[in-house]
Amino acid sequence: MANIDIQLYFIMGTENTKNPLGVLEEVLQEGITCFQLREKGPHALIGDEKRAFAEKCQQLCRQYGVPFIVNDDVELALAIDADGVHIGQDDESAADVRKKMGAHKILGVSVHSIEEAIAAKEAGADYVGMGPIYPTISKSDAKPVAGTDKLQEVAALFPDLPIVGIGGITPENAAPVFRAGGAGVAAISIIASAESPKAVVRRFQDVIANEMQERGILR
Ligand code: 3NM
Repeated sequence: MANIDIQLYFIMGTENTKNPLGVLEEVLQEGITCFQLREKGPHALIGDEKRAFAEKCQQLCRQYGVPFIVNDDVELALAIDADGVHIGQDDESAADVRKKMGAHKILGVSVHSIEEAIAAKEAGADYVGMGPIYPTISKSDAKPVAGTDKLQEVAALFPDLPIVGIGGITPENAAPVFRAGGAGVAAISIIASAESPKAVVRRFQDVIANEMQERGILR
């Protein structure tokens, strides 16, 4: 098991913005706490090109001391020694992925119910993602909007399992995720397609600082 700070979790692939490496460096400088490469869509990079791009992202993340997580592609994560992988329910089983990655890499699993959360925890997930909290344009096969109710149920049952809310999250609607017991918020489009990604990160940080202060947690 690995410790991971998922408080402000940025996710991106080459389809989410025209200048992905520029955006990534900007938000790393500004203080995102975790990055996931999610290379999806009709023009997504594959093979050597995907690997080369992943390595560039990884280098930037290393420079800023931020964990670099690969979405779905366990083989790529292993090949480049990424910090971890994030998988969904349709991918390989979490237990198999944990075995392949070894005990010390980060394993994140998307879950949508208490049952899936229990299974992910038993399989050795370091954190779970729950969504979509709000409507999203970034995932074509997203499940129906879930709000924060399910997240709150899972958080109450497993206080030690870090949960990151995902789907349509913006600085303006992020607070309820923390109030429901979420450890963090994940976002693609509000950051990747912003005119000023770092300004959005700063707004997220203000909300997070406020929420932590209300809970008496100082960072
Ligand atoms: N997973 P945005 S929603 C990658 O519900 C992903 O599990 C989701 O992008 C889930 O911040 C989603 O642009 C897309 O809404 C998140």
